[in-house]
Amino acid sequence: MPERIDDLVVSATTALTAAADEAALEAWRVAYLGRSGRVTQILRSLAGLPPEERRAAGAAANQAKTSLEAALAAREAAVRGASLERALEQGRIDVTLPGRPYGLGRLHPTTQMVREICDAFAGMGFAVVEGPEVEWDYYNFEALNIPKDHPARDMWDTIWVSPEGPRAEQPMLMRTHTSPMQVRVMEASGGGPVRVVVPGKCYRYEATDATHESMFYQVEGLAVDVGISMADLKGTLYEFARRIFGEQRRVRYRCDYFPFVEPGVEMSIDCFACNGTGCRTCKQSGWIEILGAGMVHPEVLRRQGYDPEVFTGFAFGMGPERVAMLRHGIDDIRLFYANDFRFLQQF
Ligand code: FA5
Repeated sequence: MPERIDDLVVSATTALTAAADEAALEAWRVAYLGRSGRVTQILRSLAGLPPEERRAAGAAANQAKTSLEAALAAREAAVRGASLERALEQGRIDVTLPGRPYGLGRLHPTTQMVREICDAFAGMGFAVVEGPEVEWDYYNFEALNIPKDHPARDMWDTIWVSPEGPRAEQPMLMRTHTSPMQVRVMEASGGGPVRVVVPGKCYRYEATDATHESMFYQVEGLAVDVGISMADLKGTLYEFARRIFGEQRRVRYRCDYFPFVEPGVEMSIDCFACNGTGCRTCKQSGWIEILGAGMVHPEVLRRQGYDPEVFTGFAFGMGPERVAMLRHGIDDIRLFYANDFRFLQQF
């Protein structure tokens, strides 16, 4: 028996040396050390030997098993080391090669304009706040002096979120303007002075054209304090126009109607394209309207807990896309949201 064991060790060792990858090593392990492997078979056959032979044969067989296990472990380590070497060699990288240029993104032209407008007002002491795009009828209309069935609701083509539309008990909508934030800010102010600008998206159910989108931005402004007058409104917006459009720009106010201000105005700037002489951009008028504004209606103030005999305020709302169109000479608002890279990369 010991001779057979020696032969087995020699042939197993030779076979092991020839195993060059992990699959071959596993096949070798199964053939020699596995449950029906040759070493295991010898160990099992020991029981049939006469007792005087069994002892020596058992010792030899166990020793063979131990030394083959050790040889397998050593061979496995060597094979793994060699395959790692190969992988490193094949995957070699030249760290001195220049890297691939990484395309930097940039801000959307509307975002750039919104930030610039907010910066101009922040420089005059206005805080920047944001509010919900899905809004209650109460904030978008009711609290702004536009009760149900008021004809002024027709000025805003509403996208309703509540399935029953305006007939719902608590009607909900996509805000049609940023003015509901006037109410929310006054509500949260505890009756104290406020000075904020509110940038954000608005939604209207309307046919799109060169100056109308169904999703667009507005920047709302609101200042409430003791002794605020129309002169503050005019001075603030005049300063804004100079900061955005340059020192030479002139501004014009004309009466306009919004239910939540009294008096209401629209503000125009003299056309940057023709300097006010009249051209295609300004439809020959020499002026371009950029925002609606006015003194906060006493009823709106009273509803939010202000005494309109003591507190007064002004508010305004402008479309930053329109401002950007004027600034860059863009003739169609739909270009902003068509996702055309050729357009967007110009800014
Ligand atoms: C309003 O929405 C009032 N909330 C503005 C306001 C605020 C008045 C505070 C008084 C006091 P109006 O519907 O005119 O008003 O819209 C204001 C600006 O939003 C417009 O001058 C325009 O620049 C922009 N705008 C309105 N509708 C669209 C549209 N469909 N697409 C793009 N811009 C629009």
